[in-house]
Amino acid sequence: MKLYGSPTSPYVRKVRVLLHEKNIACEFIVSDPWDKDSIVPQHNPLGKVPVLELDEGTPLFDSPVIVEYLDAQEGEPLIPRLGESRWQVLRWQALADGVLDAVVTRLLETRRPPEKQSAETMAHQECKIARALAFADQTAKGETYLVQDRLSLADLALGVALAYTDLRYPHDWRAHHPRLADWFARTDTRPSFIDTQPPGMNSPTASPQ
Ligand SMILES: N[C@@H](CCC(=O)N[C@@H](CS)C(=O)NCC(=O)O)C(=O)O
Repeated sequence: MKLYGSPTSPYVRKVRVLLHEKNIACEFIVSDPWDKDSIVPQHNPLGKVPVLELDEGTPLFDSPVIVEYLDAQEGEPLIPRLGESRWQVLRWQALADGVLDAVVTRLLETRRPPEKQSAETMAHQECKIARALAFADQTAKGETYLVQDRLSLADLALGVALAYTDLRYPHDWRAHHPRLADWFARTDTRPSFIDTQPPGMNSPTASPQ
């Protein structure tokens, strides 16, 4: 299997963290979807990463599809197969991916020429992020794991979303949500997070992602 993606994309990072946690071997092909000669559209007509190319050549795209596929392959499931906990985990992923979408939309707005930037668009995205972090804080209640006392995709997806928020929309969300901050401090030290840290974490203008 081959994973196409950029080291800074948080959607790609979610897949890489899951691969690491499940100890699944997969070649990482660094590909920038914003490059005008990008090979990504050859694998995903939408031109987005991540793309997972299966051994027989079939491309899978959209990170929720890819993590479902990988999780079903081997090892202890990180996405429960059945029952209430499955929907809880998938809802956490939807929340975390929604935070990513809002942070990316806000970031792209900040990179437009100043006279074309919309304060309204930025505020709209910032409200989504604030509401999502408040929801996460209230729902997580400071437990070690988000769902059923065990590691799941929920923890990986939310951890990646908070790390990306720190990178691309740095603001003091910790002051409002100290329990969530503690939870993230623990999650962020997992080897899967350390090994997938984007290069140039401290360079907020390095890439459009
Ligand atoms: N819903 C998609 C979002 C993927 C996505 O937006 N990836 C960005 C990189 S962070 C991308 O490839 N953008 C290129 C583009 O929009 O043309 C997923 O979860 O995989």
